[in-house]
Formats: sequence, structure tokens, C-alpha cells
Amino acid sequence: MEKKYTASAKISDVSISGGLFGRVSGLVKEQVLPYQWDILNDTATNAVPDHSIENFSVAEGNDEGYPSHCIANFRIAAKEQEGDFYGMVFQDSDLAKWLEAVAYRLMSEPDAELEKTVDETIDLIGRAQQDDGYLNTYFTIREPENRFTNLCECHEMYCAGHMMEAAVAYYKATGKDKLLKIMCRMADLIDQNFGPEENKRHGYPGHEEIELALVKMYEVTGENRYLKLAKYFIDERGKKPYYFDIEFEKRNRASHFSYLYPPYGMYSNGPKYEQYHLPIREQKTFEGHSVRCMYMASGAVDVARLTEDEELMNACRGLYENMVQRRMYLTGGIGSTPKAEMFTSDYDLPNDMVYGETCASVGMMFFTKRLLQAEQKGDYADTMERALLNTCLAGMSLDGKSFFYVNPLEVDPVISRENPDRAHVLPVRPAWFGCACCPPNLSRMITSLPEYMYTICGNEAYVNLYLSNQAKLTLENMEIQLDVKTEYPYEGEISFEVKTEGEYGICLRIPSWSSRKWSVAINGKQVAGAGRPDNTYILKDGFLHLIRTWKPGDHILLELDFEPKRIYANPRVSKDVGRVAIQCGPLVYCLEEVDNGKGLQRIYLPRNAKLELVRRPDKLEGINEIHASGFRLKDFKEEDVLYMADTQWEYEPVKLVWIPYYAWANRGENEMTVWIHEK
Ligand code: FUB
Ligand code: ZN
Repeated sequence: MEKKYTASAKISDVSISGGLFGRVSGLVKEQVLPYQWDILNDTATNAVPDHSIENFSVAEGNDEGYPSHCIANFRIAAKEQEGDFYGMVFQDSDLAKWLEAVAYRLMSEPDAELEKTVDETIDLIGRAQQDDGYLNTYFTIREPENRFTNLCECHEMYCAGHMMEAAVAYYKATGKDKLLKIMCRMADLIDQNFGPEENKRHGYPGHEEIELALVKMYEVTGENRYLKLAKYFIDERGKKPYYFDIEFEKRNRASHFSYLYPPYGMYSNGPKYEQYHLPIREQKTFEGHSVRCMYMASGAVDVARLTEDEELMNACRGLYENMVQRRMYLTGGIGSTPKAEMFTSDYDLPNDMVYGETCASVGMMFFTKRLLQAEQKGDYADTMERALLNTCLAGMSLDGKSFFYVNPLEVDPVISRENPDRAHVLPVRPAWFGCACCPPNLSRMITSLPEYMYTICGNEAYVNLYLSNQAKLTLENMEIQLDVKTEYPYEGEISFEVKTEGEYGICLRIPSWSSRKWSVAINGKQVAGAGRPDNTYILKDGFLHLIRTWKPGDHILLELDFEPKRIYANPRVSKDVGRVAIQCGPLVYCLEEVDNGKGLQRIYLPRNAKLELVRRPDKLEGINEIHASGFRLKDFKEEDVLYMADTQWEYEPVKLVWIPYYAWANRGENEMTVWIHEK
């Protein structure tokens, strides 16, 4: 891997304006972040779900997630409040993610009052830190004598990693280094305890996260020890004898999560669950817990890029390919089973038993962003966009007040309520969770979207995601400005106004779904397009390289294929055999009962039915619908009969109405499906 200048766009330099993400970013800033702050402080009044959620078991944990007790835990650890620790062992990470999200928000829009709140919170975190630098409210309050004895289950490094990410973000946002110093002390303590030296423990985290965080700490402080430690954790995972076996015996088989995974908690899920079954370099498939996999791979790509480790990078490429070609839902969801939130086997993608955790798709964005930094391949951005516009966006209601943890592709509320195996598949979003990892993960991803939108490589700006924005991009030798206008993902035209004179490259992603129909014009003259042998510019790895001497006022128009498309799954995906899904541009569509009546699994789409795209600015905050004429299989004539030797099937015509998948479950409890039968 050749070392070159690469970077992401700076959050402060990109202003997202209008369109879908103007709305979503505004919602996160105005609604979601204040709401999450109230949750962390146990002052939210609407945190007890107001939907019919009491009829369902929450996806994780055993309550509605109220109170959170997160800030209270810090106060108790700081000896400023009486009481006991409450919440998940990784409850601290909820605050860390919120702080990180707020730091990104402050980068794009200063807010003195919000900054004051953050500063006071950082002071509290400082007071909860122990004299030797240790920071973790669970162990400080409950088990101070057992620090670092149950890495497999207890998330100390995960929480530390999240707080390191927050510290780096806040330092970058404000120049204030108090939290950074706090986290350097914690990183130093971990470094003193873990590493290859004889006198240190030869362990690694049970939930990856700190690896990528240590890389961020290295990048901002220049402290090489942090990069070395990240590399150590990456290389140590999977070595035999397994550290988690040794640690397990040493703590006399005590378990933190035996109630969740009997008898020995997470340890009983086996080595694949935490990806220590093999050294990462030898792993060919993502195994085990899907969020862990994404964080592991993100850290590994970072380390591979910074240390020019081609072998490690190759392993990451292989893992990516396996996931995208065999283990990912059409919606960019991953994790096929609720049992320990895991990957299962190739092509096992059940639509109704799915897990598809929001955090896993957010993690997929972390992974693909890093892959794009290491090598600029459009396929990575296609996957990033698939995860973002479908599963990640579905993770939050249109009003920003409720969230999905699990993202199914098929739901029947009655079955979810009555069948314990589907209890995790909720038909409405809860207001919060006992295990609240997803909502603040969404917040930090959405407030940092500019980092995903552009990758800078030398003097080329790669445009990964298309949304309306004004961007200032720092290339290797110059700074450029672009003004992007589009209604994407509801229209396929994207217009760029170039603001800066000079010779540089603007590299436009040509999504794979549009590879057969696209065109690019500069100043009204077509310069490239699908199937044109005389393209003036090179199309390589999914990016069209517009490298030339630009003048202010130059205009680029990219037109992508916006015909609604029928999508079919590889027949090895047994659950999708004979079925079809609809995609238009990057958006996957679904049918909901509210538009199509009950019995979505009895609906058929004729192979030749015309798909009509209909603009609906008035519906669900502005969407496109897709309409078609289809059929619904009628019940047996005698409704009380379950089986019949012979019958005459009868069908009734139905007008089918699809909406974007991300917008489902915003109109009350109802059936939903992405895949339907084709006739
Ligand atoms: O373990 C921490 C987080 O909680 C994981 O990433 C999620 O899957 C949830 O289990
Ligand atoms: Zn989550």
C-alpha cells in the first residue's frame, strides 16, 4: 500500500443545506441531542415509550431504559452523590458518544451555552477519574479491586475508547484539551498494563473500539505509543493460548453477563463471538457480534494504512468482500440472528428474524470511511451509502423522538408480540433502551457526515456521498470550494459549481446501480457517460476523475439513473427466492400495511408491471413513492380451514404503494415488507 496524503473533509468546512440531510442534521442538532442530554440526566419526561411498546420486550436490557443514570454514575464515582451504579456495564459510553456528537455539532456551529455544559461535564469526568488515571464508573463504584480482570465481558477499553474519541473531537472543535489530557492519562494507564513486554498483560478488548480511538489519539497528540498499542491489540487478538481462557480461569469463572448468556456470560458465546478465534490477518469471514466486527475492522484498516501493512489491509479487503457479497441485507443491515447479535453463515439472511442493529450499520460506515481513505474505490462508498440511507436512517423516527435497535425487512406486529423468537423485531420505535448504544451512535455519525462525504487524496477530492452542501476542501497543495445542489436521493441530478481556480481533480462516484446509465456535462457539454468510448476523463474503480484546470463558475452536472429497479437476491438466499425488492437510486423501498392493506406476504408483483415514481413532498417529510399494479392472494373460501387438498387460487388486484424503507414505522404499528413475491 503506497503511503499518500489522504484526509476526510473537515466538519467545520462543510455546510449541509436543504434536502433530506438538511432536515436530518437539523433534527439531530435541535431535537435529538437535547433529548439525549435529558435522558443522560434522567430529566426526560417523554422517555417512557408512548407507543404500544409495553407489549414488547425491549431489544436489549429488561426495561424501557429509564432512568439512564449515566451522569449520576459519574457523580457517584466522583463521590459527589450517594448511591450505587445503575445501567449496563458500558453505560459510560452513552455519555462519551453524546459528547463526541456535541463536539461535531460545535465544529459546524459554535454555541457558548452548549460548550459550557460540555465543560462542566468534562470537569465532572475529571473528578470521577482515579489518581492513577483510571476512568470507568462501573468498576470505580462496584468492583475497584477487579479492574482489567474481565476484558472479555466488561467493556473497560470500549468505554475508554469512546471517551478518547470524544476527547479528540472536543479538542478539535474548541482547542480545549482538558478531556484529552484526562484520556491521555487513561491511555497511558492501559499502555502500562498491556503490551508485549513480560511484565504486562497480553490481553485485548472483548469489544473492539479502543483500537480506532488510539489511532485518533495518536493522530492528534503525535504520541507513537498510542499507535503501537492499537497495533498490539490488533495483532494479539486470536493468538493461542487465548487470553480470554486464561483470564476466565484466573477470575474463577466469574461472569458479569450470566443472566444474558448463561452460564458464563459473553465467554460462553465462544471465541468467534469476540473475533478471537483466529488472528485478524487469518480471518476470511466476519464472525460473531456484528458491531464488534465493524469496530475491529475499522481499527485494523487504520493501523494497516498508518503502518503500511499490506497483509493486514488484505485481510480487511477480504472481510469486506465476504460481508458485501454474502452477509449483508439489501438495506445495508448486518447480523442475521438476535442470538448474541451475530453474523451466522453465508447467504443466511432471514428477513423477519434479522438483527440488523443500527450500530452495526453505523459501524459499517466507520469501516467504509476508513477503507476509502486507504484506497479510493467507489464500491466502498456504495456500501457506505446503502447503510446510511437505509438502515441508519431507519434507526430514527422522522421526528427524532424514537429509535430502532433492530432493523427488520419484514414485520407482522401480531407475530412480534406473540412469538418469543421475534420479540426483538419491534413494529414501532421505542423512545429509549436499557442498552442505549444505537441512538447516540447515530447522533455522532450524523453530526460528522462531512467526514464521510469527501475523501481527499493528494490534489483530488473524491465525492463519496451526494447531498446539497457548500464545501471548502483542503487538498495537498491548495484549498478549493464547491457548491453542490441536488434533490438526491429523490432525483438523480447533482449540480456542482466550482468556486476555485487551479489544476486539481474532482472525482465523482458513479454508483454501481447507475453504471449502465449516467452522464456528466461540464459547462453544458457532455464529457463522459455510460458506454461512451470517447470519454474525456478516466473512470477508475467507480470514480470519474475530472482532473483539469478549473475556473470559478465552472459547472458540472452529473445525471444518474433514476428508474425504479427490481432487485433480486442470489438464489442461495433461500428466504428471497421468488421474491423481488424495489430500489430507486440508492434508496431501498418497502410496502407498509397503512398504504397497502393487511396481508403483505400474500402480495405479488407481476414481472412486467410498470413501476411509476411519484413525487410526494407532502408525505412523510417529503418522499418519493413507487406505484404499481399488483395482486393479493385471497384467503381460502372457508376461512376456518388451515389446509386443503386442492383449491382454486384467487387473486384480487391491488394498487401497490412503496415508500423508502427508512421512512417506515412512522404511522403507527403495522405490517411492513421489503421483499415480495413476483409472478
Ligand atoms: O456491547 C456494547 C454495545 O451494546 C454493542 O456494540 C451493541 O451491540 C450492544 O450489545
Ligand atoms: Zn447499538
